[in-house]
Amino acid sequence: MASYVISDIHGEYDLFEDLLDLIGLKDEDTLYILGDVLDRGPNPIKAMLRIMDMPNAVFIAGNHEAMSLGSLPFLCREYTNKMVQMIDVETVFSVIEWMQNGASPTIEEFKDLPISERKRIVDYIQNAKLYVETEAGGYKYLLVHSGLGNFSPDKRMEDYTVDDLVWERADYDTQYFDDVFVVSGHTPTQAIPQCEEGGYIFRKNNHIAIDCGACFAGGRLAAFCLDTQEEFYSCDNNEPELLYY
Ligand SMILES: [Mn+2]
Repeated sequence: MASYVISDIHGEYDLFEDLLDLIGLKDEDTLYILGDVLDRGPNPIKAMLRIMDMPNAVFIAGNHEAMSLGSLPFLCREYTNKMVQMIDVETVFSVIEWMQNGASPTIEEFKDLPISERKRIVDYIQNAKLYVETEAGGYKYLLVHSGLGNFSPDKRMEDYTVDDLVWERADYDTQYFDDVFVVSGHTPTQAIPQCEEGGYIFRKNNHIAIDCGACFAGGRLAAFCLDTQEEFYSCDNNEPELLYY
């Protein structure tokens, strides 16, 4: 019985399947998905539906899922002239912001689904967790998409805003907790200045940053085993890699 975390799949369904094969996920294992399944890559809705069908997956929302909720409920309607007339300004701006963040492949796949299936996806995203506190292998973990922005040692978890949990970037130079690892995605390790080996999991000050830029050229999709702290990777053009830390 093991627990794994994967983040920022961003439509890279094939890399996700490769990674699941590599870790050999069993029914009794737990797979935490740390948000940003949607947008950018070619098959975001296919990846989301795969996760929804996994009884052992725990889904934690990212900023892309949060953004999608400004538009997806509206896109659950039949496409008619009446539907077009019902678009309000708020929805228009929401769609524009989302499109600027790579929503096209999500919308393309979403609109081809039956309405009941579209509603099932919206319902799943609306019920997503924003963080999980857990223990495995003798380690304590906080799993959160963006890595606990606006951190303060006095703040209780329930005092963080949604933006702190899905948008605001972690401060990797600050150790937030002595005995809890903060596992996060959101910022590709290629974009973390302190990270010397971009494209691989970055660890510093009890931060474990696992977004290895799967949807970008040369990027990887990473899985992190909470029990053993092993790292697993899948990427295009290469055989999947298994690294022991
Ligand atoms: Mn993100």
